[in-house]
Amino acid sequence: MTPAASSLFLQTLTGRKAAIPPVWLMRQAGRYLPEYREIRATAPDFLKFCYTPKLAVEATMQPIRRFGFDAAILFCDILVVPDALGQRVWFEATGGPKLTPMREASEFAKLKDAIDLNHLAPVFEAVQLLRGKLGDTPLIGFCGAPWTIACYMVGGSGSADHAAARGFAYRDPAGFAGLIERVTQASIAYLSAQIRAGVQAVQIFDSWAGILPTREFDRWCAAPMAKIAAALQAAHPDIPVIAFPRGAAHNLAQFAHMPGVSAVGLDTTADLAWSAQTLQGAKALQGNLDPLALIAGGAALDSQAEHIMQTLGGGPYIFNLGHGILPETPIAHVEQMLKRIRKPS
Ligand code: 1CP
Repeated sequence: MTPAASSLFLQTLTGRKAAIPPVWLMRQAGRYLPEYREIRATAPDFLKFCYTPKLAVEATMQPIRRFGFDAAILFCDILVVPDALGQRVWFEATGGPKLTPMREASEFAKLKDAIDLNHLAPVFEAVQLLRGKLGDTPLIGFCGAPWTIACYMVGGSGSADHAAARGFAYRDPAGFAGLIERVTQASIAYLSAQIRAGVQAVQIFDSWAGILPTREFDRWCAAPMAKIAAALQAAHPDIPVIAFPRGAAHNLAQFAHMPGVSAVGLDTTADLAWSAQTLQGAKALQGNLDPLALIAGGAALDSQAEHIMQTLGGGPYIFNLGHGILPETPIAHVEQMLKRIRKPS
């Protein structure tokens, strides 16, 4: 059997319901793992870490070795796209990203017209190496959605509300549309190159989809996501796309029939019963354990996991968190969660 045919994760993405759901965790490679903190300490420059295939491969493999998750996610960061478009990107010791902010459309002239894939060659090399190591475990590639990337490109850092990008989009919609289009084309080229190197599914993280009014959501989140999914479907019809528009709430309904999207990632606040009824069937669902319930552990963790499995268990779904795993998460709670999910029913 080919790895694709034998993988529960990839089968679920084609719409098959599994008796025991496949499971992986967003940010599964990272700071909650002592073995990650150890290799991270050897490479203080985070972007350099991402661009060193040996380290990226090791960080990707660590959670697979320790927990046997049903899929691996490439170790990298969404902000390599602005970096490869020529914007200055760096990470401070606190872990937070910084970029030279672009507050006016005139500044976009400083960017490259197209993404520099040569600059990202170490990422594709890591993908190739990983495919040789992972055996039957599929590898997920990813990028940030154009809206989320634009939030960082305009604002220049993390933010609770990304007011700079939202303000820009109202003040100069034509200029902002130019940025979104440039990032959309960059994302298509970047994901296609990851697929050519060997990733077997991709996830598009729209971490800041939840801060926009519906009309703005349609324009800056849903439309670019649809464009990327359609382009990938045309070029790589066998590669499933997982859309993760965090915080989209009722706007998730737009994803029910979006061509090229195989699965929708549900965040912690998503209404599970509504999602099962509205989205599942047409799409596989993924999510949505609260990362804080994983930290709490005990009966709270069991009860939340059970509730998700019961509510989404009628159709194809992939167990995951509703957002990235937090650095303070006890390893024993991840083990408890896996035991609960994989217990024979
Ligand atoms: O010191 C460190 O180790 C840096 C911490 C860290 C890590 C481990 C950052 C900085 N990025 C990553 C890896 C990463 N980022 C992965 C690896 C694969 C995995 O295990 O899942 C992925 C998928 C991401 C994606 C990412 N980066 C997102 C989307 C998902 C999400 O959490 O919403 C976002 C928004 C980023 C930007 C970013 N990079 C790093 C941080 C701390 C942030 C968030 C900044 C902020 O808005 O406050």
